[in-house]
Amino acid sequence: MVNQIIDRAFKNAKKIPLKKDSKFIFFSDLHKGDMSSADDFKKNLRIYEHAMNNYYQNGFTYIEIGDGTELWENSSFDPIYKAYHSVFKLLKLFHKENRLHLIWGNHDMEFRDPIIVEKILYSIYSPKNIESKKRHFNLRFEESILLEIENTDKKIFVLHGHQADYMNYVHWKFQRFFVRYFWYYMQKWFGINDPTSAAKNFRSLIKVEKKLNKWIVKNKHQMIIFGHTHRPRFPIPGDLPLFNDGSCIHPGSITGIEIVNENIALVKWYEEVSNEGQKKMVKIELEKPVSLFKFL
Ligand SMILES: [Mn+2]
Repeated sequence: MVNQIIDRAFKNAKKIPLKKDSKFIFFSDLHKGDMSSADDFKKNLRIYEHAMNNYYQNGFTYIEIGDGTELWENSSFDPIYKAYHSVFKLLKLFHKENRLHLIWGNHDMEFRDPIIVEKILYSIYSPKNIESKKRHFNLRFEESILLEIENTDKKIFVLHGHQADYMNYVHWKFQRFFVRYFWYYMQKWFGINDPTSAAKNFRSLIKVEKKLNKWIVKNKHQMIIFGHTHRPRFPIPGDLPLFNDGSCIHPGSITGIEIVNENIALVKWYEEVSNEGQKKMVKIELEKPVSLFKFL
């Protein structure tokens, strides 16, 4: 069953060319909420915005691999938009230059319906004329993306990864209900963590990685980049090519995957405080750039 779901996502993936000089940044699992105490992203907002501004200025294309928004704990998008207005403004900049690709995860699975996305955009940008309507409404969320490496038959498959978590994929509405009306308040009032989240559940995390690895073996070692587990993953050449970008809700840092000049790297952004108490945003390479062709 899981294999069929992933096969379908692979077949229907949106195709994007990857050129020799292409630059991509992948982030996922921001879980942007309403900035209440249950919202883990708010502490990393400044780091994320600093990183995104940097990528925007340096000509990167942004691919968000799902769970950018937390719709399980929030029944409406409005408070999220109000809380993270500045982030959506940044996304719009990328979108305007055709450098934005969004994938839905299990916590923002509503976005797979283009009509819901259009309704949300309508409530935010009420179009003053037909032309602005056209401009705003060509945004859509994908289930998956296939980066096609120019002048080769090599591809990179990008998806959120909850497809390998069958219960999560099929029963997401039930799980969302559980989180929204029960765990949200437990977290808010007592600081108890949500047990349904793949990120916090080690056993389900290992299961997701195993299932994706099985799919890779069945599919001529097709390289995958995914999110969902919040656990960064960067194999050594020769291992199964399964990469994970981590999340943007690590305590005090965000992690992402960069592809620059056909090299792939795992990066971390955080705020460094010097002995004199001066704060500075820094990026480090958790894994140095390696040629993509070692994994393809
Ligand atoms: Mn997820």
